Amino acid sequence: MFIDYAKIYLKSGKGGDGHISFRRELYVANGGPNGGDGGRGGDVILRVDNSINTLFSFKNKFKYIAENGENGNKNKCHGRNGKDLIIDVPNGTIVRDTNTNKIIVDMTGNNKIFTILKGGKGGIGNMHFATSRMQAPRYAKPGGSSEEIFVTLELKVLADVSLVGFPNVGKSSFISKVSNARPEIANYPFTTLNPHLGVVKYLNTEFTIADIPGIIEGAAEGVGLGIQFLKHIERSKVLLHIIDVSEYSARNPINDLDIILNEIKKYNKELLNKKQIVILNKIDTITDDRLKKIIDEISKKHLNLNIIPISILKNININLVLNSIVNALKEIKDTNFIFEPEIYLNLKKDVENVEFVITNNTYEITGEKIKKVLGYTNLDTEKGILFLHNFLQKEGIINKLKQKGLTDGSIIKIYGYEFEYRD
Ligand SMILES: Nc1nc2c(ncn2[C@@H]2O[C@H](COP(=O)(O)OP(=O)(O)OP(=O)(O)O)[C@@H](O)[C@H]2O)c(=O)[nH]1
Ligand SMILES: [Mg+2]
Repeated sequence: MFIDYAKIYLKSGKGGDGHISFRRELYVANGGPNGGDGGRGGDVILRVDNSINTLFSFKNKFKYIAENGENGNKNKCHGRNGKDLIIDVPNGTIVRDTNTNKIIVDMTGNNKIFTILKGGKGGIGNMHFATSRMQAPRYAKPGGSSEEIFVTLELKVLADVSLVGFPNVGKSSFISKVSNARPEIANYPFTTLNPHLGVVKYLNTEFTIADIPGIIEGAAEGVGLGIQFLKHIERSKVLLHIIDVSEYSARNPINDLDIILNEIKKYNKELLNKKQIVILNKIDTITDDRLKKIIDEISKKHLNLNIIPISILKNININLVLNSIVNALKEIKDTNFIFEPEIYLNLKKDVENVEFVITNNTYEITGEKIKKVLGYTNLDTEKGILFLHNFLQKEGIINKLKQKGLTDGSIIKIYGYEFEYRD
């Protein structure tokens, strides 16, 4: 089943905590510290896999969680690193932050790899904290915190050429004739419900072509299969219109082209800047006179469109179309239809400023960076408190608070912790 939209939850691994322990040997009174380090938490990594062409698997699974690092242990044992979690996505998957709907990364490109969440750093065991003054440190650094995010995946088909047209005009017949794709063909509308990709090999060149389900009037507002499929033409270099000129279909070929152009324009008018070729299909069913009239009218209205009459059934002019496509693709230099990121996740880089709320003699400090530092700090130990104090000093936060009136005996509040400040 073709699925081109999914929402999932990602979480990286927490770093394992450093361990506190001391050597205990028979007849050795005070063994030195021997608590080992924690392992690092696993990253969450996205990877393009060209053998997948749908987001279907993401409909069945919502949570993607990398492994935590193992805690350190006694006897200097290093905790095992958490395994990275690699998530395979189809080529052309756009990843957005669900919260803001901003693009984080466009997973377009063979074998592209992107680390979306970093695992927490491993904590540090007490064996590293022995100094000449403190020979039996009861302090170890906890592991770094994990990161989490909800993301929306959206697949935009990557094809050099997109076939567009009303239902039942012969789009699937065309792609079956010229490529390796074999979508169902039948004499009723909406036979094709999902985009199909085909590879065309012609005159020493190769290009991809997408059969998009039929577009009808109102598609841009969501009529029929609508907007859901218009987005797939965004990345193509060439739009190949197919118009049904047969009398038995009772269509009006001139109106049909106008309606399709209008729907595309309503959806995103920039799409009309792409190279466009117009195929008039099923000419085996009409007289030369009718065909001539249709060509005259369309070319009067659209002076610079390349119009090619064909019959897929009778194999007429198929090569003319392929030649035009190859020429059009040659002219297009910009092969880069990759969406730029709109936000950058702060992979363990905290940029947010610190904020203060002051009431009476209490100074409350908030901010992402502080929160992260707290995650790394063990405030149950004197060393931890000292570490936090040094951090506040180094960042100039104490100075700022002093300017705002902080004095000996004031209370500092940070995310549930409270201290009395001592000058
Ligand atoms: N006479 C004639 N019939 C054709 C020609 N090309 C396609 N057809 C017929 O047109 C009908 C529709 O063809 P499809 O290829 O399924 O059309 P489609 O545009 O993919 O239709 P949807 O998937 O419903 O949008 C089928 O019965 C085809 O056999 C042609 O050149 N001449
Ligand atoms: Mg079809």
